[in-house]
Amino acid sequence: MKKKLLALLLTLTMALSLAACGGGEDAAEEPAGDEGTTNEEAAGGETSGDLINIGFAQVGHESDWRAASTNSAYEVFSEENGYNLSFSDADNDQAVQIQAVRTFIQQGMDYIIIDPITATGWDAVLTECEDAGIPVFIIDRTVDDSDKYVSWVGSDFTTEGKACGEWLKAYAEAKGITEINALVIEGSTGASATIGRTEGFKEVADREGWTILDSQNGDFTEAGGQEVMESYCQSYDGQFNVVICQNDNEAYGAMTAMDAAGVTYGVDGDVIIVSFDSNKPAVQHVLEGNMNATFECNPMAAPFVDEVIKQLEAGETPEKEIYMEESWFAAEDIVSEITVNGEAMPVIHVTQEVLDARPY
Ligand code: GYE
Repeated sequence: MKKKLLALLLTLTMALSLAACGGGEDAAEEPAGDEGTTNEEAAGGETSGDLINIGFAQVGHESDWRAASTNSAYEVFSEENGYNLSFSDADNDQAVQIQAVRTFIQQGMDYIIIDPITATGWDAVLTECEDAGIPVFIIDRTVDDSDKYVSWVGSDFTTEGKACGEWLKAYAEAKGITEINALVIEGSTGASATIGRTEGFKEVADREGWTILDSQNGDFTEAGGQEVMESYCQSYDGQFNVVICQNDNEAYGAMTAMDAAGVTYGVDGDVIIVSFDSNKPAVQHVLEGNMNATFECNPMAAPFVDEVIKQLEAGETPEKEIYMEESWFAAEDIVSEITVNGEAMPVIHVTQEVLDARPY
């Protein structure tokens, strides 16, 4: 409970500070170097020795969620807060991301943050970090082949997938829809977010006897979502009544493709469309009834890492796994609660007030 409260407070704090600064750092690589001269000047003559040098190996810039994650890191790991941040954008290429971590090791970072593009392939470079005595934090996606890190902060993607399935079951029942023929637009292959959301939804689909007509990689991008949906509209013309997009941006692309194919969707349409992330533009689509629901994934891991660093510096032992709080949002006030993992969870009916309160 204490952790949940902390999560909520941190989310609110970040929401306020992001709203105040308007977000918007460019996601381009900005290596600070071990001397950090540029940042020293920017910090008004402080030496980098006074600051905590932290390297962040980010996935890329594929989605709105990713932009919110990057902005959050810039906001939290600012010089004002005592940090000298080196940021690397791997553009969804794991080899580039591993190389960025090696560069951080050479630069003698105090800490390294990794948001792992794929779940495997990490043990060697994490061992190098350990040998160099640099504590590593994993955020968002998980590393499944190594435990050589201090803490992981992120979301339970399988629970997100199950929540989507349980909501769909309750919604279909309420609407008298007896048959589900679903198309899934997956996120990037090998990412734990993709694996968890796919498995969680499939568990409910299998239990309920639904048909998943197809499940293809849209790479978490709008263009990817559009491309996959264009091909689905051709191959499964008239056969599907549900589209599950594993992130918001894919849903935007999927709606463009359905518009072009003359397929109607959303509250008044023939096809139920849902997404994961719940960025503000997606919640706006839900408010307008273009999308039926969106399942939140919280991109604000940076404040938790800051907290973990403070614990480490105070000689405390942080928790190995820190889960963030999330909510589920729907267009119609039909399903108000679902049970996931034996826990009753509210489904938030989106109103203008709910949209206005969204932090990112
Ligand atoms: O859902 C998607 C992003 O890893 C949870 O990556 C993250 C996912 C997020 O590109 O929008």
